[in-house]
Amino acid sequence: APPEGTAVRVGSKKFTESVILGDMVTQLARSTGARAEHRRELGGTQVLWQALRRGELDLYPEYTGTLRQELFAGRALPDDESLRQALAAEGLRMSAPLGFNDTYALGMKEAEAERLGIRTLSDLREHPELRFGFSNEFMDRGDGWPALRSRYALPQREVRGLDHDLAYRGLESGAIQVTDLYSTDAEIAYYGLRVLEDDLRHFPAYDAVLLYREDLAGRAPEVVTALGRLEGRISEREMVELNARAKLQRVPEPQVAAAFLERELGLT
Ligand code: PBE
Repeated sequence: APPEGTAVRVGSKKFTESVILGDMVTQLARSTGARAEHRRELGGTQVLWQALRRGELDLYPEYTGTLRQELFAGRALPDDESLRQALAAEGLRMSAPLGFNDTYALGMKEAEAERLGIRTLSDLREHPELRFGFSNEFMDRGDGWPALRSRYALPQREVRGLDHDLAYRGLESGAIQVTDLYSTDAEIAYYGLRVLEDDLRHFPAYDAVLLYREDLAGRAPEVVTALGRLEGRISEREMVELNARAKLQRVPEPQVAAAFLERELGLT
């Protein structure tokens, strides 16, 4: 590599897990001598996707279900190969799965769900009075509230959008009773929430992957090779623990990422 290293621009969405993954990627890229910068918490899915396609970013962490249900909504991309082809037409590539699925799910406080007898999303049909609060992005994504509502014929009318990080406090205070969870959120266990069963299988798999521009592979093949070390290396349980360290124990994300890379990949 040249003395000052290849420039690599990494992005992340505005939630903890995305930031931790962005930090891992940034640190791995730097380990090859690249001059990597991490534009943290840039925004939601659409913001990251547009920035990548415009060439303002070289890579960011994404999820297969989000590619299928939101970014390529309306197109049939049933298998890995068809998804890769759709990405290639945009000049983009996708890594192999990192090893965990971070799906959407709806959750409630365990005691309240028990009292009302709610185990599945279909059970919500019998409780039109429940107050729902959904993360802003979920309010109008292809796989979000409008699609979920029609799939399950849900009658609730009190539905508000909020910042995902505030949703758990809203459940605690009783301001809302049901919210969308990310299945690797550490708060699910911490707050003792019941994850409602998606009995009609509305949500697909959201396998975490790295999305990057094809020209990065041309410009910095050693960076792409280094990123490959994350493939299949992060289990669901591991990701929940990393999220817990950052969100519950308030360890800064770069430190959480560095500790993982040292422990799992021997990176120092
Ligand atoms: N997810 C689940 C979403 C948010 C919740 C992580 C797959 C996404 O960022 O696409």
